[in-house]
Amino acid sequence: DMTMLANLAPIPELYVSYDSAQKLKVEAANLKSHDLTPRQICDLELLMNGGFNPLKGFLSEEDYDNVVENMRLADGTLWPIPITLDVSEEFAEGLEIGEDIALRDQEGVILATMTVTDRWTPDKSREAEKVFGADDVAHPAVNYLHHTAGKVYLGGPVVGIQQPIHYDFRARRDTPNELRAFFRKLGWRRIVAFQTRNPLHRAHQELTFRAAREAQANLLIHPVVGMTKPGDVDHFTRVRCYEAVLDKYPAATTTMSLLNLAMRMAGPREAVWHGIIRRNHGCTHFIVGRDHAGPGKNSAGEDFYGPYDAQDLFRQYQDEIGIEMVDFKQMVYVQERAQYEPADEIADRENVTILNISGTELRRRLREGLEIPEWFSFPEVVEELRRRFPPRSKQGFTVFFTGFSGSGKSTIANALMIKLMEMGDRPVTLLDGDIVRKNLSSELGFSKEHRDLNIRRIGYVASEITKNGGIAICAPIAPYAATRRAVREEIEQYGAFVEVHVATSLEECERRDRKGLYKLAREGKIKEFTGISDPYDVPENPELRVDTEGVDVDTCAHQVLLKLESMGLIAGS
Ligand code: PPS
Repeated sequence: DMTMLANLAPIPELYVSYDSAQKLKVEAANLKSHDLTPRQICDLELLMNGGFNPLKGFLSEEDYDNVVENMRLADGTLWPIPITLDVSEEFAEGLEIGEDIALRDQEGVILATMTVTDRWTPDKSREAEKVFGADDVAHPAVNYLHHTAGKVYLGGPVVGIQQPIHYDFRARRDTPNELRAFFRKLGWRRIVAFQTRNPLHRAHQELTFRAAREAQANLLIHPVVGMTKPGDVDHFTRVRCYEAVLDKYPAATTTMSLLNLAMRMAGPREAVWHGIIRRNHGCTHFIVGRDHAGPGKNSAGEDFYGPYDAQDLFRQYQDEIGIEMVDFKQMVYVQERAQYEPADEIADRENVTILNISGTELRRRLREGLEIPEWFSFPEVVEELRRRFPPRSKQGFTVFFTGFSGSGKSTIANALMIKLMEMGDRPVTLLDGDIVRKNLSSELGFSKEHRDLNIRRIGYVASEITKNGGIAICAPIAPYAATRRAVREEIEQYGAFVEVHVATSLEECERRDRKGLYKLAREGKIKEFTGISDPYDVPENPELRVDTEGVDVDTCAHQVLLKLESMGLIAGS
């Protein structure tokens, strides 16, 4: 259909003029303010710049009910996703209907004002069922709805004062009207948009090439850099990957722009939403592939939506959306023909080899430092991903010794540090109990509260070291299992946590009494002494348990090294 041409006239924004904004900003300082969440900042940006046109603010209760039930605003306009301002009960209670509030970013900058016309307590389970298909917290947006979003929704029109501030990739961000102006300037009248939240590999490039050819259109690569599915590759890494891939496209027909959208992973409804957003950005065509905006598996281990449900729903509404769908089946690599083909169009299927690498398999190969073939991705992309996800033997990690006073933790930790420094491949920091109590926790004693504070400080420092690729060796008593678990969770976001229980018995520690403290504890001269007058939770599942009785320090440290090697944390010699 060659009649589909973009109308590139500017679309309405919610911003007031620069002069009015300066004035409004001063006045807004006297209003009650709501500190926007990261997701609300994304939503507000697209409300204000026309990305969510025709919305004029956060949904009223009537609009919300209609969107949830019928995918439409109260006036009948197609709108699939509730854009709501969720707040706490306390904040909502203090407001009058008709009152203006200031909407601030997380640093306190006033971005907009909103007149509160509506306030209600939504039925979140109904929202989950209708919008996301199931009230199941395995769905990231349902989980957000129940566990992150406030209890009360506010609705009302928004007056935009300024755009949210971005410090990264500024030259790559465009409002809908900036993109429209760019297309006008270049004389582009047919534009196909490609939405993505993943790094681009060869299959995506082939898909976008084909889409542009089929639609006889220019190509806009329009990746989401707002919020995507938890666990996705961070947008910094992805944008560097996109920039590398952009060189492989003809510059005269392809451009890239970053979209600060907070995705909901709502599959079919989300695809319709994405279409509306791209129409607002001046595009005429939109690519919908397999499992568009899919949230993964539900709590029964099944897919929330069928792989082509999004295409079906989009097809049903595409005239109303005002953008044409370019649908694709999954692209797979046909080895004999050395090219990508849609999975449903493979000729001579019985006699060819079909290759594919899943996201899970890709992550495994990165983790283990295994080959990623050229047919799958571009060397520049693989290099970026390898830099971001080095194999375990190049990642940071933490070795966390725990045990009684005098069990030998410090001595073994020291020996381990020296051995790791001899190897020299990563920087090492020793956070020994006494060192920490001198430098980080000098004001703390040995109550449960103080011990927990002490361990959490150690955990925080170790997590920073781990995040930045170093080795942290900790050697406190750390008597409480719950606190050790919390530290483990904090560190495991960034690298391995290796718990080593130095299992020297209390009798042996007391017999050695290297600092003379056990004697004083027995005499009651030291209170709350671990093992004597204070508890110690024996670790149930440490990565390693070492017994120091009858074993020398060097051997103990060597056992730890062997453990690290077997976990892939240090390269075998
Ligand atoms: S904790 O519980 O993890 O915060 O303890 P930690 O920071 O490792 O500090 C333990 C060292 O402090 C000395 N000390 C005591 N230990 C236990 N209980 C009491 N009441 C106490 N008072 C002083 C003791 O020498 C510990 O040193 P290590 O190196 O473990 O022998």
